[in-house]
Amino acid sequence: MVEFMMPFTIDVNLQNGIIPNAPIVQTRHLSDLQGLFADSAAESALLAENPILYEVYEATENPVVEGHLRYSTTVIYPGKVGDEYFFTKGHYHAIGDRAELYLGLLGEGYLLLQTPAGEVHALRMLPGTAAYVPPYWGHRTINVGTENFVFFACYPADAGYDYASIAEKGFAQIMVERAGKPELVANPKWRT
Ligand code: M6P
Ligand code: ZN
Repeated sequence: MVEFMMPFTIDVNLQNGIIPNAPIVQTRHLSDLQGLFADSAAESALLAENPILYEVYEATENPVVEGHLRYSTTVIYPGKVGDEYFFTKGHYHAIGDRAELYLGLLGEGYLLLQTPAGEVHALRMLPGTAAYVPPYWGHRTINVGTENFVFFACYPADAGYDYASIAEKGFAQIMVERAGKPELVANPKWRT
């Protein structure tokens, strides 16, 4: 017998990306991403301040099982560690063949995608950009603007998070400011 879950709506504040009454709100400080930025000296210096880099508002507590979806908004604050823009930790899905969809809401950012072998693609995201994360790609988002970068994300509830390989090797390329503009360069810390 199929058990029918009650349909429902949620509200996303389109002025700031906040989901009022989101059951899960994650606040990530620089200390939560320690070791991920290329410029270790700049990272250590900024750790004294330990700024909030981003917040995630998870809309629902949908069951973590195949068939369901989960969704969230992410607010990445503007800023840099050295010349590298603030970003999310980044992850592969624990179940690798699970895809994900992002929709840009506010500000200006990039979605960085990487295969385990280190092939990287950077997709520019503006309000209204729907960016697809195909199965098996690691993904990280980056705020390259001067305002908050906000996007909505939707993913299979059972996708799960593999943070370990990003924490170990990082991304092969990073987004840095060069002459006032974002530029993708090789990550000196990348290990194959
Ligand atoms: C998006 C989704 C979430 C993810 C969040 C922050 O909202 O992809 O699943 O948790 O970004 O990214 P991370 O988990 O890599 O810190
Ligand atoms: Zn994901």
